[in-house]
Amino acid sequence: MRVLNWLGNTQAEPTSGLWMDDLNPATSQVIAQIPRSDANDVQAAVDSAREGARIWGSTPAQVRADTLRRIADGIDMELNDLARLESTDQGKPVSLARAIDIPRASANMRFFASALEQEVHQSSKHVSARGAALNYTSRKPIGVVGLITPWNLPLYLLTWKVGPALAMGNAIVAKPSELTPLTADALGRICKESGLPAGVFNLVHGLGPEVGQAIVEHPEIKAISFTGGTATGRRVAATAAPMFKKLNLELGCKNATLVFEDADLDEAVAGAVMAGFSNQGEICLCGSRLLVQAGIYEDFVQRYVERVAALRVGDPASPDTQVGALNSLAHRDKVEGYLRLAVEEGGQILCGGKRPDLPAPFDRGAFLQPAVIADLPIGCRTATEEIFGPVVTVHPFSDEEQALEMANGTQYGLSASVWTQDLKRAHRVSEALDVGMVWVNTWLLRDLRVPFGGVKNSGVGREGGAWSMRFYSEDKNVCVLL
Ligand code: TXE
Repeated sequence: MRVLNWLGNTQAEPTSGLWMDDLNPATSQVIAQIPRSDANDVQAAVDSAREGARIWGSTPAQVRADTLRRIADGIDMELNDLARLESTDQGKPVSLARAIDIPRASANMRFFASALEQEVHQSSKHVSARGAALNYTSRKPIGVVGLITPWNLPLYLLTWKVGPALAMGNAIVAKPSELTPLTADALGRICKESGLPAGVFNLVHGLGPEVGQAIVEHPEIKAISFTGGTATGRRVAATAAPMFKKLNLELGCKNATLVFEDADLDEAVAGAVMAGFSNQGEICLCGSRLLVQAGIYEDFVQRYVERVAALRVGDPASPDTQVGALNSLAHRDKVEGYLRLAVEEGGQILCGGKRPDLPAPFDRGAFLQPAVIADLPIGCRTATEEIFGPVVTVHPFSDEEQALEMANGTQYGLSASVWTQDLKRAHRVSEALDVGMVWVNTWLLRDLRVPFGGVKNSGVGREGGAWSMRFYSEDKNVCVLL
């Protein structure tokens, strides 16, 4: 299967004539070839998007909202096929893709269709020595926006940007991760079948330093929304900032799960397992540093390790599988490197960390048993650097003050979860955590209206609800002397 670029509603081969293999990380088999595009293809996408932005930007809001809903319906109609495609391309269990990734993709489109319908613009009158004046503010599309997305939640994160960008009347030049291009390609087809005008949705496949960089550098692309690693985000910012582009960066993480002595232990154990190992630990919100109050540490860790060791690792297509393959063999090498480092740093691997013994063809896949590591100093590299895999380090703390010091002791600040039944403590700790999002007695419970994003090296700006609508538009104020 050869995947092509989408230039508006037509498909195009890369001008370079070069192709790259796309692998199934669970078997290492080639499942598709994708274009190795370059700056010429990005230019073609911008040429297409320029015309798309002109048409779409002046399309009535209701027509735009209706089109977004048809795209959502199109995604829902292909739920099973898209879930299979996502699982084969990414490595995640198909059951997870069917329950979370794909439904969330259609929810993203529907949510921003409704948000657009609910937009009301304000006007105000003010009187000064120079007379009375009426101010009104209108919200304009930006024009052409660039969307760059990662491999962990491919369609979920792409639609999280496509939804608001389209709702606000922009044309898109998108680049999915070269490791997970297939559902983005399907989205291009669904957009076309849903009646999105030509030129509005453009998708260019290829490598980050080639296609991604060309998107970030292109002078006609006025805003960049990027989700990926912190090092890449730094490069994106270095290019885009001097060009005064609008910039939204969702970057790396090392989130803490804080469990206090007064927590409901059954719920906390189950929640911490989910936070640690959902999607093989490859979610930017995963809780990879588990901080447990000393009085319950032994008991908690024992129960936690039992649960983690029982997670079923294997064929992502099997409905029983809870942990699929990591996204690539190279990524597994990186994660295994951290496991070796953990031992050097004095850590004790309490469970997992080995390659599971799986039958062919999965013996060639990027599988790893979920690992829990104890006895590491809290400031060591394993406990502070982003691993982005099925690895959790556990650390005891004595009191709230120490827990906060430990939780805040990384370069990252995306999210945290706090497990306690003490209401005052829940608020106090949430307030003192240096992160963009806190969950109390739960994890990854999402409401698409709330701000999503991090502080410190976890990013710049927020996505979600009104934050996204604002990012993908420019406000213009008009002051009329009455
Ligand atoms: O991400 P990259 P990678 C973290 C995680 C992971 C590490 C690196 O720790 O191990 O980042 O992963 C495109 N200009 N996260 O290398 O490279 C790239 O093609 C423009 C956390 O896969 O950041 C892809 O489409 N774009 C994260 C996207 O950027 C460039 C999710 C992300 O890839 C580019 C993923 C460039 N110079 C990884 N170079 C999260 N927080 O959710 C690459 N890209």
